[in-house]
Amino acid sequence: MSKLAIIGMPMDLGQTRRGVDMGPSAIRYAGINERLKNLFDEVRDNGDIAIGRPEVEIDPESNLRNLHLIAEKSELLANEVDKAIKEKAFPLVLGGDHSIAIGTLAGVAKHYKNLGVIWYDAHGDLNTAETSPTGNIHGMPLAVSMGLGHPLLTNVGGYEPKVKPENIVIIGARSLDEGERLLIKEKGIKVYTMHEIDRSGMTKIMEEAIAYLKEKTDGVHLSLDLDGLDPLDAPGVGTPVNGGISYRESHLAMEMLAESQIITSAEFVEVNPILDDKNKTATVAVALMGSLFGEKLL
Ligand code: 6HN
Ligand code: MN
Ligand code: MN
Ligand code: MN
Repeated sequence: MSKLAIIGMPMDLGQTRRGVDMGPSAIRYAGINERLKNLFDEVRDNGDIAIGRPEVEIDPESNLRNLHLIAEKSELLANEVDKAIKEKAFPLVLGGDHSIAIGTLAGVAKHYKNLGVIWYDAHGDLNTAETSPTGNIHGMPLAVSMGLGHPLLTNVGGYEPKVKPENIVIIGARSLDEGERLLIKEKGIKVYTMHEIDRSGMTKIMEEAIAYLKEKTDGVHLSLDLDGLDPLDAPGVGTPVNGGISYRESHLAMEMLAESQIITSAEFVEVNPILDDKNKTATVAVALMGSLFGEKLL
């Protein structure tokens, strides 16, 4: 009995470009339900977490934009994700900007002793208030999930940390801030940059990443930022970086994850239909979900 729970998290407070709050609608419009309904015994769309229209908080002192609102809304998401897992459904969260990962991981991690995370992204999302060049919380969720950052964020769900540095694999990195580089070295986080993907090919990278996580974890969360892909394939994102992972490579990566059967929860984030080209990025997201969940041509 396989169940999928789709949870929309239309939160755009982790950065300053509006429109990513329409990500869940764009992904639904791209046909998520049609695409996934035959891959599970049951697909349930639980709708969107209510974000409302909160007043944007400007607090230059903490260097954290919308801190209180993000913490509050993340608790709601954590509860929904927790509920889905208790109902034995695979939680699939639709963003929203990448700050939503704070809530997703808070809901997921308490169900595992040793959760692994694949962070598929152009960025490291490893900033703290001290190292962030922007104050945007979407650049911080991976650090927060390791327990680094403002306590209102690290304590979402009432516990911390959610993930150990040695259980994290970043794939697709090509834009890291100075503080993020230091943290990666200090904590020994496994990172496959575009350089490694170019050199070894996606097959080898995924074989390694899967073997690495399989050995030490009892569940793996996939956090897929669409800006991990090249902007030619996924233009509808707020912080595009040239020279990214291709659609074909991403498709292959998802198929290898499907074969490995290691993925136990997932989120697709940063789809911004206002910046997109005819819903191309949401369409790519849905196609990748198909591959991740074992779609077969024949
Ligand atoms: N994302 N490193 C930059 C920052 O503002 O901290 C960019 C972060 C991008 C975050 O794409 O999820
Ligand atoms: Mn990201
Ligand atoms: Mn990114
Ligand atoms: Mn294929």
